Amino acid sequence: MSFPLHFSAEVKAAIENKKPIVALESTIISHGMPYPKNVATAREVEKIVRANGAIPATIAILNGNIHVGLDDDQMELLGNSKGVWKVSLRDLPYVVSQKLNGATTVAATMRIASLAGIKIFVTGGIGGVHRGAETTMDISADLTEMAQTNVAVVSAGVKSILDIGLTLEYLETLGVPVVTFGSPDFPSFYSRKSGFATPLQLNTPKDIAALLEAKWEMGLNGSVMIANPIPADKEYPFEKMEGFIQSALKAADDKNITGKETTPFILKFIADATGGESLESNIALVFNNAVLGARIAVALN
Ligand code: PSU
Ligand code: MN
Repeated sequence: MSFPLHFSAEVKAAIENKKPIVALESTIISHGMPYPKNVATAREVEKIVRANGAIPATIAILNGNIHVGLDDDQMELLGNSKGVWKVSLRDLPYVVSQKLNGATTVAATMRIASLAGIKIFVTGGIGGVHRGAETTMDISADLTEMAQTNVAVVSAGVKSILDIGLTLEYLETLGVPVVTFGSPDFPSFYSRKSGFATPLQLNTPKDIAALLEAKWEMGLNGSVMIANPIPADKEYPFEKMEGFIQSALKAADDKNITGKETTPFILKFIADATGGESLESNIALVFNNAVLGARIAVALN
């Protein structure tokens, strides 16, 4: 490798001692949630991963250096400073060579996790096929990355700001298994249901780990989408959310928001419109995913 990965002491020790490790993304910190809840959530997620037997490795780029495992000051900087890049795959070489600060998306985090030898990655929601993609062609690089990189992604499903049906079709085309933990319904982030049945259901971390092993042992490269429904008492009502999403999409259209700005714009619009209520659901589901991700990492180890 012609560039170094900068490991925190905790992650370095975990690699040396072959402990289970869970990768965490940083776009959710810099562009997915408002300060200071973003930083508090990121720290709590790391604690939850540890409490469930694995070591957390939050991934980000600082001054062009790729970090795997962050300290408190680095987390604070990502959560509370201007000009942090949202780094998907195509942005990686620019932000590294220009020595900038960057928060990595699911796609970029997966790739770096893979370079670091980490197999399990926990986030809130992945990017997908956007509503209207048949004309905009707005399809997240998260999906194409999932087709090729051997890192499993635990999320709360696909947010209904996206076209959930098209996202599931696209994942099928790419050969990415979609497994929902403990439910026949594919979840839609704020809701336990999406109107779509899950393609696959497994009910224990052990069974999910066995599926990952089978996939990768067969040389079937790429990710597995592990969907973890939000706890029932934290759900945000589906109909209410749909109204806000419609408004958010219209506002994005009116303001000509396109490309990489689209997802952060819509997330912020919804958080503002729901008066922070949806943010509480968002935080709860990330915690829930951290528990499952750590348990799968332990089972896989
Ligand atoms: N969905 C969320 N919260 C997020 C994201 C998506 O509910 O923070 C972030 C993730 O980092 C994801 C990225 O990888 O947005 C997708 O961006 P895009 O659609 O531009 O690929
Ligand atoms: Mn996009």
